Amino acid sequence: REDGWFTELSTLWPGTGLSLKVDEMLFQGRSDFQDVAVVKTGAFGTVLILDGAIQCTDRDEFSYQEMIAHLPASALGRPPKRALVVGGGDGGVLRELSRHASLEEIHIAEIDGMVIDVSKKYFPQMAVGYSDPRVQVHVCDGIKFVQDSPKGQYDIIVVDSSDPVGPAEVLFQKPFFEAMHRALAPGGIVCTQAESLWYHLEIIKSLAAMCSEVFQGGAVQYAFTTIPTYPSGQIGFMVCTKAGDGKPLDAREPRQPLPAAPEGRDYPPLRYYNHEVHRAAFVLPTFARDALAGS
Ligand code: AAT
Repeated sequence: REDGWFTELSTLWPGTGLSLKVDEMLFQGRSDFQDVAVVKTGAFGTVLILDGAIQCTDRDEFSYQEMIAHLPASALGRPPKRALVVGGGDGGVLRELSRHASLEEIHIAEIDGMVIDVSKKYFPQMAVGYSDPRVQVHVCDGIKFVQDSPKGQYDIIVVDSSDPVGPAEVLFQKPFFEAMHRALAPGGIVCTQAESLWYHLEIIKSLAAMCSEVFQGGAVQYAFTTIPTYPSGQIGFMVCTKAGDGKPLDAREPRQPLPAAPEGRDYPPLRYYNHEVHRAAFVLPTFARDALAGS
């Protein structure tokens, strides 16, 4: 905007939009998939914007990245060995997953190489995740990567995707969830970016219903975090557990010890996730609990 402010506008949150005062435009480009921008703000530090939607900011990224990674990794009934991240090009989810010492392989399928390059340059504290030797980077469409993965491959899949308009639309649809179900080991867990209770209750309801069809015999649960720079200040996750031996795993219960920083790495401490927050994240306000009941 001419007055030096950025306003986040989208058909997904009509008639409203978070505004940030921009001190400096650091990067602006067009990739094969989307508009990519990086701006410096006084209020939230450096901000990554894709197609006009805020993806992450220096100041509050940890509340989302820690939760989307540690909810599935900690709820798993065994120490996780193989993980996949779909999207997540900034590297923040890689940083969080790499705190889990039991992980032997961490794959990432991000569609847009420009997001990876820009993050390595402007968001070093997130892109630090790429320096872990267990990480293997695949620049490709996430749905294609998951469909081509061998069956039963992953203990956890984290879908750190942008909103369901543009390249991420397929990541909210049934064929993608069927492919993830197939690629998961028994007892494995998928955790996806699942939007705001305040703005997207209908999307969340139909997502939950679709996931319950795909994850039959497993469990589908919605959890959320608070984050000032995502629409409405709240964003959730659909946590889907694949049936294993015995009864479905209740993702509300953390089962793995709190992850630490990997040896020899300059990682920030955990700033949002702890086991009490894990349990509390699944406790929904009445309007949301009632809307999601039975789906
Ligand atoms: N870590 C928080 C930031 C994100 S980024 C979402 C990423 O998903 C982007 O880098 C985008 O390029 C990538 N992406 C989009 N579609 C696909 C696809 N089909 N396959 C693989 N990667 C994809 C999440 C922001 C949430 C915003 C909430 N309003």
